[in-house]
Amino acid sequence: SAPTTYSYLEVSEPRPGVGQVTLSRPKALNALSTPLITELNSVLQSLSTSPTIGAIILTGSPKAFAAGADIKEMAPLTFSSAYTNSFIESWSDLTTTVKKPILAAVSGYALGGGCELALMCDLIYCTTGATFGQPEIKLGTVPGAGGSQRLTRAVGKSKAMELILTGKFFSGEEAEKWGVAARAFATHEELMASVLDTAETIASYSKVAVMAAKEVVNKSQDLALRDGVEYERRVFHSLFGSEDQKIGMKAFAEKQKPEWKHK
Ligand code: CO8
Repeated sequence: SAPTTYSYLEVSEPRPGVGQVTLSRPKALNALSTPLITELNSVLQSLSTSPTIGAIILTGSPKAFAAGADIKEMAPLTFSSAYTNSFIESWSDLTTTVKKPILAAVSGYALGGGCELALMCDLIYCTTGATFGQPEIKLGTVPGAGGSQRLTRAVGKSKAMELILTGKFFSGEEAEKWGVAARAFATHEELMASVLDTAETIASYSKVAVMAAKEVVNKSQDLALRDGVEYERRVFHSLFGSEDQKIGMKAFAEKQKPEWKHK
């Protein structure tokens, strides 16, 4: 199909099976406007259904992952218009419609909606100098795209309260220490090299297993432990019905490299 061009995104396939989406609205530090989110949802949908893509990287520039929802767009909104038009609801489509792993690579600012967008991804890698925060309190409002829920699950209630009630920023180094980010790197270049390696590794596995793994881990955020363990066991049992489970275990027994049917 003809390549699609975007106004606020760059899209590439930097490694086999890896789709990279780079937020590119440099004049506004990648502030997340409705047109940007519409493009993001559209490209994530097409990467998610692409037969050749196994993992997705979402990143920004060295200066900003995203400095928040677009404050200038939000300033004039009324309760009635926000409520009746379900403002922001589509921003979390990526958590419900994208079944392949999304890795956030965060350098620079990840504030407000930018921090929430990173938290919606399946894992975060960042630079130690990245700047995270939920500063909505300073604008007279509260996080609106899941920040109060996902940050609290990541760092615990007391620290989340402190961050959300003060609006204080935290560094990439702290994000790693507190478990918000899986890893932090000294430079943007090291960050990108590492996130590409991880995404390529994920994309080299069976898609069936990868998508099931994402699904069961994410269930841990929604379900009580007993229900989650039961859910996991059901999915595990169901994978005995997949070709790739047979291929993977046979290859192990024969000391061969598995050739996945659904890669
Ligand atoms: N919205 C709109 N424009 C922005 C935003 C934003 N969030 N952030 C930066 N910009 C614009 C600035 O207005 C400026 O534009 P201009 O040149 O036309 O004046 C340009 O980007 C560059 O910014 P600065 O000159 O301010 O750059 P500095 O390096 O001096 O400062 C900061 C960088 C500290 C990041 C600063 O820009 C800042 O504080 N930005 C706002 C951060 C913030 O409060 N974010 C939270 C927004 S509220 C929110 O996200 C609610 C979430 C609701 C749900 C979202 C769903 C995903």
